[in-house]
Amino acid sequence: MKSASYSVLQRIGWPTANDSELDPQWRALLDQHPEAVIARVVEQHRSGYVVATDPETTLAVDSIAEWQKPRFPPEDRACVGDWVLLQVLDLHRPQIIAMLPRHNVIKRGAAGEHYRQQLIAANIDVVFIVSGLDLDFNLRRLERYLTLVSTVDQVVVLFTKADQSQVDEDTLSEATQQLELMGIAHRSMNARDAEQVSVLNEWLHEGVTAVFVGSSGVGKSTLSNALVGFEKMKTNEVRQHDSRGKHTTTYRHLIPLENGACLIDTPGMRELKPAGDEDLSQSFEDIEALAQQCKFRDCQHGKEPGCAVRKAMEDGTLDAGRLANYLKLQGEIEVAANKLAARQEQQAAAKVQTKALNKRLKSKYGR
Ligand SMILES: Nc1nc2c(ncn2[C@@H]2O[C@H](COP(=O)(O)OP(=O)(O)OP(=O)(O)O)[C@@H](O)[C@H]2O)c(=O)[nH]1
Ligand SMILES: [Mg+2]
Ligand SMILES: [Zn+2]
Repeated sequence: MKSASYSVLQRIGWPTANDSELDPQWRALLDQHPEAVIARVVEQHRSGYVVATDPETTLAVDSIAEWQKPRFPPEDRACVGDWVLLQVLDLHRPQIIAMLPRHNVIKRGAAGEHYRQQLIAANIDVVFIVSGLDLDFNLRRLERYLTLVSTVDQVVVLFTKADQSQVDEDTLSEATQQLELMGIAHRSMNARDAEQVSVLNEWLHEGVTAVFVGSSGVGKSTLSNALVGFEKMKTNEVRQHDSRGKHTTTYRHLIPLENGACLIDTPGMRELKPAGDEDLSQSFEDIEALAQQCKFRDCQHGKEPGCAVRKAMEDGTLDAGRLANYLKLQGEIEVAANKLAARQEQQAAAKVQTKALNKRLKSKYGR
């Protein structure tokens, strides 16, 4: 088995048809493994990966043995959207032998006591944050999503269920005004109406990889189906009393579209914890700009004199709920960042120990 040509691979998101434009790090890895087959991770299950080698061919593959060790950091394993190299000696059990360095990744802090990262999708050109205009609408949650996806250049907010909106006009216009201030595009639609969903084609060009993120029940799979043109993904009604979804999609899928773009449908997330390396300067640009004008450089925007942030809130130009959310996220990012630093220190120390042990063994036994 051989790799498909770059122009075929572009239909599953390969960045270029031109060898000279290829990322030099990718080029170097390809040169190291001339027999390897290029593939993209399209599904990730507990038990392993499904990869695509062209728009029509998918294979179940074994991952690198190292990745399966319980201590191996989850963020260093491939996730949906990653490009991998396969060794295909036997078509029944192709094996991943390397991963091409990712250009970006969307992740969060995984639920649970210990610090862990959970990757959502890699090598993404466009993120669609989906938010239903129903009883589950929550501007604070939208701000949280905007913070988590700020590693991706193009972010678009999709308000679904416009056909049966239960959100009052003031709340919606507060949300859209905020987005416009940040320069983030937004569209409202009925996700069940393919014609309305076709506005997404503005971003879905050939070679583009787009991902849907958002709570369960907002219509991510409904949007995917509208774009694919058939019921590719299962969908499910939401609960009547609070419009929450039933976690219908259970794993991430990458779906190549007819027009050469790729979509990634994801399961709704219950908890959106920061991983620790997020930056609030995009999602809360307004507040960070105000903070520059505070009298004290390390102003916590509490009771300090000369606080420009609190003044804006008192003047009514900054919403109190938005400020509270900013401070809450800032605190969560700090806690996660400390855990991340502690883990990195541990890993570095373990590396030094192993090195020293190997050196001792070598001097003692000569190997
Ligand atoms: N009327 C209306 N119903 C919608 C719209 N978008 C989604 N729905 C309905 O909302 C329900 C949930 O949609 P899904 O597409 O399953 O939601 P999801 O985001 O994929 O949910 P998970 O897979 O659980 O994360 C389905 O019954 C859809 O038909 C919309 O714009 N208008
Ligand atoms: Mg779904
Ligand atoms: Zn201040």
